[in-house]
Amino acid sequence: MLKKFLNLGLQPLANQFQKKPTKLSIKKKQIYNLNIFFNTKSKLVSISKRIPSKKMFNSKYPYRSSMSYTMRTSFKNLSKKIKSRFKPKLLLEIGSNDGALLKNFDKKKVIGVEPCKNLAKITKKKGYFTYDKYWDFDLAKKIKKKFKSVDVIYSANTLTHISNLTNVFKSIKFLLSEHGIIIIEDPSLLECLKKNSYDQFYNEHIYLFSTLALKNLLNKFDFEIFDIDNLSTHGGSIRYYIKRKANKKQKKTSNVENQIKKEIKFGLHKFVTYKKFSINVLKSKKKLLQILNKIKDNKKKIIGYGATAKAVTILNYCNINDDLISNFTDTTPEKINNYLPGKNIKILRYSKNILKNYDYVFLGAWNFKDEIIKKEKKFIKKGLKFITHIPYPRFLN
Ligand code: JHZ
Repeated sequence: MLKKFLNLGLQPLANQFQKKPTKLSIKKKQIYNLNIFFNTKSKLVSISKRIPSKKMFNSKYPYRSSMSYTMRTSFKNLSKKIKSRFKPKLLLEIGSNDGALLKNFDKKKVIGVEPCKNLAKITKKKGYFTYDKYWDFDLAKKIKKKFKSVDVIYSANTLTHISNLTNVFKSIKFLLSEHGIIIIEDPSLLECLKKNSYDQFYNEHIYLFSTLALKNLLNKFDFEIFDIDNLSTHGGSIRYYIKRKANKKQKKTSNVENQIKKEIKFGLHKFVTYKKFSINVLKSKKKLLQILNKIKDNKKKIIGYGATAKAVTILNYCNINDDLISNFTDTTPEKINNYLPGKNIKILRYSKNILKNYDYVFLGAWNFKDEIIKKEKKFIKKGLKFITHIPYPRFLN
């Protein structure tokens, strides 16, 4: 049974940055009500409204994985691990974005799948074979015809973006070699609830996985999780190592049961836990608005750092406009000089001295806190203050 636990109000598509501040309309399907549900049987957490993939992931998709040092390093380290632990002859990445992971591999040993044509183009330009298509059974058949089978299928921050998970895993099962491995990594639901990071919910994140829910889902395809890495990326993610149940070559580690124990101890299997979370979300909104309004009353200026999809949820849920946060800054070419969806806040090109014009920074990219703080040390020394809402709204220095 699906039970609703959170309503984040009217929200736009999180990655549709606007050329001009635009009043978005429900009628034109530019904004929609964002409700979050818990499935009491499967334990899966999902959003109510499913936006067609083509509307979200098209040739203008602005998010690029290689824009941060943290993610470039994470992919580099992972590639070393995959090569030494699994020695794949052929690896397929679903949602290869701009090739941030693939570029660490031999060009002949990897295939990318990326439906956002602008991103696939970047990867192809680097010489990596990439299908600019959505991951589905037709594509799996096409790949099987050409490459026979694949021994590692990797996907980061992508499978939770696809509504039809049955089709996703059916297609993976069809293409994966007998002893093949699936590695997927996504934000952890446990970390989201612990950190009160409600901004992980937006239109692209159709699901947020817990190990409990993923285990139930994989069961249907005779897959099982045999190992887990807890990662600090994207505010706390889990990397799942998955195999066919019949594959006895890989031993199950204790990490899997330990994670499940942690999730049960926290109460991820019970609806009441999600209701408590929704109360904390409301408290977080009130406190953040209090902080921002006080700064406004003192006639000081705030800039948002990182025009993230997550920030779009916060701005629209808390109704924050440019009277509270004057601008955002970001390094992504596709976002610069645009406005955050649903709001009149302009995104300025990042430059080394941009922060000198502001008194406070709101961390839109709070998941890169350490990287950003390190980079902006000199401004902190001069008195610039950082604000985050994780795990509750507060000043960092
Ligand atoms: P970041 C996106 O979410 C969307 P977002 C997507 N749905 C998803 O799941 C995750 O990614 C993985 C900028 N930045 O990674 C770059 C700077 O300007 O938190 C990015 O625009 N300077 C696919 O958007 C943004 O911040 C910096 O120094 O929430 C970070 O976006 C750094 C470190 C980042 O993902």
